[in-house]
Amino acid sequence: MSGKITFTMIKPDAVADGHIGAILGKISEAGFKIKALKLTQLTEADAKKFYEVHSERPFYGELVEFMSSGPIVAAVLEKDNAVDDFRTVIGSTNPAEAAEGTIRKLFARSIGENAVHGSDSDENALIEAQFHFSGREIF
Ligand code: FUP
Repeated sequence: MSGKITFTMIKPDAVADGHIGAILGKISEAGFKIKALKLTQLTEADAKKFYEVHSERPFYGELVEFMSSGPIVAAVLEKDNAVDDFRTVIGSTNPAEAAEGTIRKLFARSIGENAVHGSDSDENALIEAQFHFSGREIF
C-alpha cells in the first residue's frame, strides 16, 4: 500500500460543527478512495500516544485534551501520491494561512481545532492506519 495510502481524522471540532458529510464529499471529489472508515472517540491515552511526537511542544496538553474531547471520524484513503496530495487538499495547519477551497480554510475553527488530520509521510500513514484499524477493517 506504500505511496498510495494516507490516514485522516475528521477532528472533534468538525464533527461537532456538522461537517462530516461535506468533508467526506471534498475527499471523494479530490479523487481519494475510502479504504476504511469509522466514527470513534480517542481516549486521553490514545491521543497521547497518537501525538507522542509532539510531547515536548507547548500545545501538547491542549491537543490531547481536544482530540479526546468528542467523536472523530477515522479513515484510510487511497490515491497515487496520497500523502502529499491529501496535505494539499487539507491546506496549512493554521486555517488563517490555508489556501482558498482547502478543507481547513472551509471548515477549521483555529490552528488547534483545525478540522482534519493528514499523515505527513508514507511510513506514518501506515502506522496511523494500523493504530486505528485492524486488517479486517481495511478494504
Ligand atoms: P499538521 O501536520 O498540519 O496537522 O500539523 P502538525 O503536525 O505540525 O501539528 C499537529 C497538530 O498539533 C495540529 F493539527 C494542531 C496542533 N498544533 C497546535 O495546536 N498548535 C501549533 O502551533 C501547531 C500544531
